[in-house]
Order: sequence, then C-alpha cells, then structure tokens
Amino acid sequence: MGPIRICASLACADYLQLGRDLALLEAAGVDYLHIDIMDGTFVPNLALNMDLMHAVRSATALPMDVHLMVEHPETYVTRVAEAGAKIIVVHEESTRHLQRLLAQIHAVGCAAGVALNPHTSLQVLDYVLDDLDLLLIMTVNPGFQGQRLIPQMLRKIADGRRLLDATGRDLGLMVDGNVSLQNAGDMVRAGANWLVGGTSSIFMAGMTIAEGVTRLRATALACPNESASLAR
Ligand code: S6P
Ligand code: MG
Repeated sequence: MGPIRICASLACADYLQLGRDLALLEAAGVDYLHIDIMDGTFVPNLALNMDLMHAVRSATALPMDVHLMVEHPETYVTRVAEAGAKIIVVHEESTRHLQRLLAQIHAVGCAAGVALNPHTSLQVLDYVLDDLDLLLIMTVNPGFQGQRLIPQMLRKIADGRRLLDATGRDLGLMVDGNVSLQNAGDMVRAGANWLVGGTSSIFMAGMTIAEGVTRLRATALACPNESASLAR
C-alpha cells in the first residue's frame, strides 16, 4: 500500500471564504484538493466546475483530483485537464466505454481513476486494471455531503485492496463519504490510503481546518493496513 494521501473536499469549504480556506488547507499540508463535479443528472445535485478550478489554480499550487459525477464524462475530460486536474476519476456507472475513457484521460496527461457506487461490484474492474491508477470506493451514495458510512463498504475496501495488490502495481485506493475521525481508522485498516475529508473531518463544525487535517492524518498513520487478514 502506498503512502497516506489527504484530499480535502472543496465542495465542503466555506464558499464565502474560499480564498481563506485554500490558504488554510495549504498551510495544513493537505496533499490534494478533491474537486466534485456534478451535473444534476448522474447525481441529484450540482457542484463545482471547471471555471472554479481555473480560479483555484490561480490561488494555490495544490494538485487537484477531480471526481466526475456526470453523464457523458468523455465530453468533460479535455476541459477538466486544461483546468488543472492531475487526476481524473470517472464513475464506471456513467459510461459504456470505460476502457476507452481511461485511455482518453491518460492521453490528456492525467492519472486515471475509477469510482464505484456502493452497489457496484469490484468485478467490473477485472479487465481495466492495467488502465487504472486509482480506485475510488464510494462509502456513501454520491451526491451529498454529510451522509453516514454504509457499513458493508469496509468489506468492499478490503476486497478492493486485495484486487489492487494482486496486480503487483502500487495502486491507490481512495475512499469518499463520511471519512470521519471515527471511521478513517477502520477504512485505512481495511486498505484505503487516499482519504477524502469533508464535513465529518477537515471541515467539521467546531474544529479548525488545521486541526481537522492534523487529526485525520494522525488517525490514518496510526492504523496499519490489515486487509490481508480481513475475512470475506
Ligand atoms: C459527494 C462527494 C464527496 C463529498 C464528501 C463529503 O458524494 O463526492 O466528495 O463532498 O464525501 O464529506 P463528508 O464528510 O461530508 O461525507
Ligand atoms: Mg467526491
């Protein structure tokens, strides 16, 4: 398993104080800004976009991982790359041509990730593992912040980690959704190493961004990966 990466979900920042929050996230040492792009169709909500990414890029050097929750994701890849994405993550459920889409992402110079909704089996990845840099296991149904972890996703994380490790490549496993200070340890023990922090950690009410990032990272680093010993 690779190093722990802390990704701050920018949709959970204070929109009225976005410049301030970006500076605080950078000072707190987050590894990535997680950019949720929603189209109101693939998920019943709207979120960030490429114009915002351009603005963010002018304010910080932090790399951006982009989580596309949209229909027809292939129509966005080039513009998302031009807006500064380092990693583009697409939902398996959003395309009929996943392998082609992953190749398209690589062709624009980005790392490629696949996100799976909670109900989607890991088996859909069997023949695209060579095209993959990152697996995103949604630990809630995508579309909204502030939801509760779906408990059986811990077993899916462990299964996903075994699948990735079997490739012999150093592939990241990202978790997104209620990655709280309470749940993060279990997620890392199961095999996650890219943690998306939102309202239940980095942007938690009553805590500063610096405290949230420090506590999330400390929680993750204190937990050894135990995926090999987790029973199915
Ligand atoms: C929503 C989106 C996520 C959320 C994040 C919120 O589906 O993809 O990135 O912004 O999960 O975090 P939290 O701690 O409120 O669940
Ligand atoms: Mg997300």
